[in-house]
Amino acid sequence: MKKNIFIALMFLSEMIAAHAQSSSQKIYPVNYSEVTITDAFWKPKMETVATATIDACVNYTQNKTGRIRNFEKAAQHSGKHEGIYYDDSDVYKAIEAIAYSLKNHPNAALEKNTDKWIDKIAAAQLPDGYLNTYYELTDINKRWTDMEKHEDYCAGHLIEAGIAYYNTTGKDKLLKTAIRFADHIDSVFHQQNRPWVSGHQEIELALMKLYHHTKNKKYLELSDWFLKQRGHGNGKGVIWDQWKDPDYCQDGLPVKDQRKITGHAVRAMYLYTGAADVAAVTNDAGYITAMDSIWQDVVFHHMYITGGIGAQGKNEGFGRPYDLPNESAYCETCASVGMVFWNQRMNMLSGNAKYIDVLERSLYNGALDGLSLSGDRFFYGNPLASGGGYARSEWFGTACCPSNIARLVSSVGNYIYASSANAVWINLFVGSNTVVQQGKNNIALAMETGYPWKGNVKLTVSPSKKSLFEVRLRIPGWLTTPAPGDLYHYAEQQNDQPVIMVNGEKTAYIINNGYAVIKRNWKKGDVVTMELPMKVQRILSNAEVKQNTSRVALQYGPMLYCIEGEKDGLKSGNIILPGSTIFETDYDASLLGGVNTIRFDAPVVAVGSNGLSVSTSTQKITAIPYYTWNNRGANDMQVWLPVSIQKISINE
Ligand code: FUB
Ligand code: ZN
Repeated sequence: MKKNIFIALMFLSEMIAAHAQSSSQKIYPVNYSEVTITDAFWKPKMETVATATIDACVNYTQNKTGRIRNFEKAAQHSGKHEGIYYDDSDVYKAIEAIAYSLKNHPNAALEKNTDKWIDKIAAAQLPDGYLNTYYELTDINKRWTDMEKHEDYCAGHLIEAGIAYYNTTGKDKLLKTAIRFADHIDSVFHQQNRPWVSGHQEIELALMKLYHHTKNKKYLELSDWFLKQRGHGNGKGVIWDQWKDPDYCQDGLPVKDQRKITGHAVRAMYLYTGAADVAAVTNDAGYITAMDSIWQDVVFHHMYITGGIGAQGKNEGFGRPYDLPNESAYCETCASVGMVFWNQRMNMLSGNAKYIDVLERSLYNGALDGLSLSGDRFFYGNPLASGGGYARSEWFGTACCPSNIARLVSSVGNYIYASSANAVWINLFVGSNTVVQQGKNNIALAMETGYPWKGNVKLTVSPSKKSLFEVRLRIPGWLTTPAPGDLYHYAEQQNDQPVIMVNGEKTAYIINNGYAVIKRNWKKGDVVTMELPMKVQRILSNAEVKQNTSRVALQYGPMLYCIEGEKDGLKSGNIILPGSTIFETDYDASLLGGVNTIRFDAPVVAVGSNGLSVSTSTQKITAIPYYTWNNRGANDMQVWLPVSIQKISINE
């Protein structure tokens, strides 16, 4: 009894301490370059990216389009620019993806080829640090005149690539080129306080990476300066002069006054990622208040169950709240990638696991769907229903998505672990090893898991010396009841709890901001295990989402499922999913690269040959993870299934 009181008091004091710390707490992600992935789910995907996706990016960048030629010509100051004015960014994003991938999958020939690209890029830089093949090959006197022309966006991707390539290879030529460009931008804009509203945000988050890499405050200040430019009516260029919609690029209000999501989805995600990065360092309450509110607007009013965002094609962005059409859902792959970035930064800022829940949703569903299992086909938009006419492509005229998904998958190591003064944080469940430095203590962490198909997690914690610190294990949001206002909720009440043990014994922990916090004197070889009960969950939408009225979606752990109509004539849209349906799950190693399937018997509606009569027969149905659809041809597909025949729109 006494012991129980003692434990309760201990928890209470820890809870108070955890609260008191949270505003000043600094959490840093463990960098991919410190993480070795051993995971059965992610490692093969990273191999596919290393062997197929990067090949596709290199082939299109270097051979099938003029992206590399543009740099060669710019270095010679002659020749015609090929492609679109933002194409330099695809070269930089490909290099960034290559950099992450070389860490997982060393490839001397690829590295040599990339070094050659870097030589060409560096040779194209002007003496004052400016670097943009579009303006260098069209009219250099027009540089920095149209804020939409993506010069700073391309600079941002150059910076990200330079840092990533340095981190993996130790080679700094690209990084030095990027720094010269960043310094040029600083001197042209910030030093002269020359108004400049970036027409496509990206530079802000990139400068924050540069700040963390160099520790030079100039880049933090420049990033903040860019953020502060917005919302004062200074925009100039095609967005403002012709489209007349500053909200499209989140320039309607100063960032700190923004409360609702507007406009282009990728622009918004990159902007708020940069703002969260700045706020994490400066603790600026203005940004934090704005982003709390915008985040709620996105997640409670505009997010698909896939974690995809940006429902509309016409602005590649947000429409009316709750207007989430399934078949025409735009949900650009890059926007889901952006959701991963922003939610990670929000988590770093707050230590709240709810952001990782959203990150996980976007990563495993909305983003991963953008890449074929073969690794060389891409979705630009990721709809939640299809009549069968939609398929992935080899490439796009605007080719932002392929290299974005490539860099995300190969850098998944960035999102697994984090560290703060007295804690290591386990955010994603991915088989991997790392060493986290806590002062003079090196804490080796080794994770083994069957996630996302199984809920078993085993973490071996080995500090170099026995010491007191916290292990913070994220309890995934899919296990618990959603927050009030959530767009999605479960048809059945969820009462499952994880079982957490240390060295085989049930352990005391508190729940803080969605994490199980285990504080103890850790010693070499301590083993934490967590069992997350997984089962098929039937998901319902908020009633305001009219497109999903009387429809249900299926989820298993972090994975959203769909029905793909196969060639035998089964139309996914004709399947009914009554509340009484009994589900079975099975791991099928031979299907779609190895997936858990959900199998059930369901009524399927058919129209008689006279075109009038309707009959229903029970058929065996197999639901597959959403991200794997469209890998057996351009089949029809549904995520949201009607719960009764009255709700069906029959497909003949
Ligand atoms: O403008 C660059 C990229 O092209 C955007 O991020 C995408 O949405 C696409 O419009
Ligand atoms: Zn894209």
